[in-house]
Amino acid sequence: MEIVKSRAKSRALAGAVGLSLLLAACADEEKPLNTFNPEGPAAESIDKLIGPIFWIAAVIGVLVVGGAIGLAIRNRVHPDDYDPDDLPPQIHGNPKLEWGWTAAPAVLLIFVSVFTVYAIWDLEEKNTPGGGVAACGGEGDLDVLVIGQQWWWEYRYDIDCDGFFEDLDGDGDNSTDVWDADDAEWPLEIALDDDDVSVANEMVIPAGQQIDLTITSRDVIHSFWIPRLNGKRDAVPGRLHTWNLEAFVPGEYTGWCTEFCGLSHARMRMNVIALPDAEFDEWLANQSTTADIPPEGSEAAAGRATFQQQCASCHIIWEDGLGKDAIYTGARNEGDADRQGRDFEAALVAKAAPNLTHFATRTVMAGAIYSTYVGLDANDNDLNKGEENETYLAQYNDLPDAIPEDDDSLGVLRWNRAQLRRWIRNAPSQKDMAPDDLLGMPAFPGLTDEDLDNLIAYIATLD
Ligand code: HEC
Ligand SMILES: [Cu+2]
Repeated sequence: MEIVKSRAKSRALAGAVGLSLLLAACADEEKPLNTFNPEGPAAESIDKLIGPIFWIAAVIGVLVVGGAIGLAIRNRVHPDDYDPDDLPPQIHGNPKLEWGWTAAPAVLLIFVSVFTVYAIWDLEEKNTPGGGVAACGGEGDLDVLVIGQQWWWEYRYDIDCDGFFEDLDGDGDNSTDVWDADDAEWPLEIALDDDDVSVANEMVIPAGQQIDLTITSRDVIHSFWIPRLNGKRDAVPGRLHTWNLEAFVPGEYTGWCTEFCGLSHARMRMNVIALPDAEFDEWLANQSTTADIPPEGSEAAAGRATFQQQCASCHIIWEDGLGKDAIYTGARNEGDADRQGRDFEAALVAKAAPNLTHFATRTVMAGAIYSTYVGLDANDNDLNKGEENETYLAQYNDLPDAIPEDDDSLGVLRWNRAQLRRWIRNAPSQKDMAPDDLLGMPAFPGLTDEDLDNLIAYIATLD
């Protein structure tokens, strides 16, 4: 008997400890995916709705469960005293009770629905395109096309405000405000137009401004979610969903694909960096530029040559003279080969791969699971922390320059060569992928150490 009691006690203790640990974990405001710590208007609306409804539900939950347990205890009968013929008084029809248990929940639901409907309207308004920040000298909103792909996110900025897609049907309208399905082709191969910008994994936005998003997917259904800025929105192939993003203050906001999308679903993260206006403009202007061609004879030039042989069948690096209008993919239209001067019929090509033109300006890579800089943790909000936050964010555009070339001492922000090396040599060992099925990046066992050094030297120039 003693043993049973002490076992029950220790179980209760373990439960209590577990629960408090869980609560403590939830209470950590600094956790990067904490919806209870909103930093944008939409997330704030959602948070304001969750609060009162949670407490109403909690009170009802305690009353119902407590009542049930209380009644069970009060009316319990010891098995020895149990008499099947001893029925409690049987009542039929009690209008007061029946009215009570009908009216009370109805009143309660009406009360709750006021908050809910208000929040739905509010979010509807917030997530309607058109409220976005003006780009292109005030000509239109800054629109970002978000494309989910197994297992990373692409962001295309419609810089010249002429829509995301080529005017394929020739009706002169390729804007996204008036969605013209004939202008978009899935899997969105040739849609990027010359003046737009494509980045991967890390979306940069101006703080304090609404960015209109159009969300879609190349392959399976994904879901876009930056918990501290807004709720979730599915990315569905063949459909365009509108959404928006706004961060009150500059900072780093992380997210996670929240629709199971296969092998590396758990490693399909996303990063949003909100910058002050001036820094954002600088960032955008830089992203619109083409990549520098490294001086002849340099390590980086050798890397570029290797890149063109081994990597350019999937990855694009925009250089002067190359059209920007092709996002590189397997299935091409006739004639596209000329525009990029490459063989688009190459046998093994992923459906699409990250555009690397400004790879070195991003702090995360490979579905935002690895940091491109040692000293920053891709799985945390390092850029948001204390003094460093301000330093890093203010320097965000200078990050690639801030890195001492050969300083490998710990504690200094520096280029994450080791991870890049592992990635380029054998990407599938770093992230589950299925390159044989054109999903993800293949391994390159044939690259020598020198090839790798050269490639990394080249990639490091892509700022
Ligand atoms: C068959 C197509 C393919 C080839 C060839 C290829 N890659 Fe990739 N690469 C990908 C895909 C797809 C991803 C995205 C994988 C992910 O994050 O899930 C990727 C990701 C990367 C990334 C991370 C980019 C980012 O922003 O997250 C780097 C860097 C990279 N590749 C470099 C290279 C180099 C260097 C080569 C040549 C040695 C190469 N790749 C060849 C398909 C390819
Ligand atoms: Cu996904």
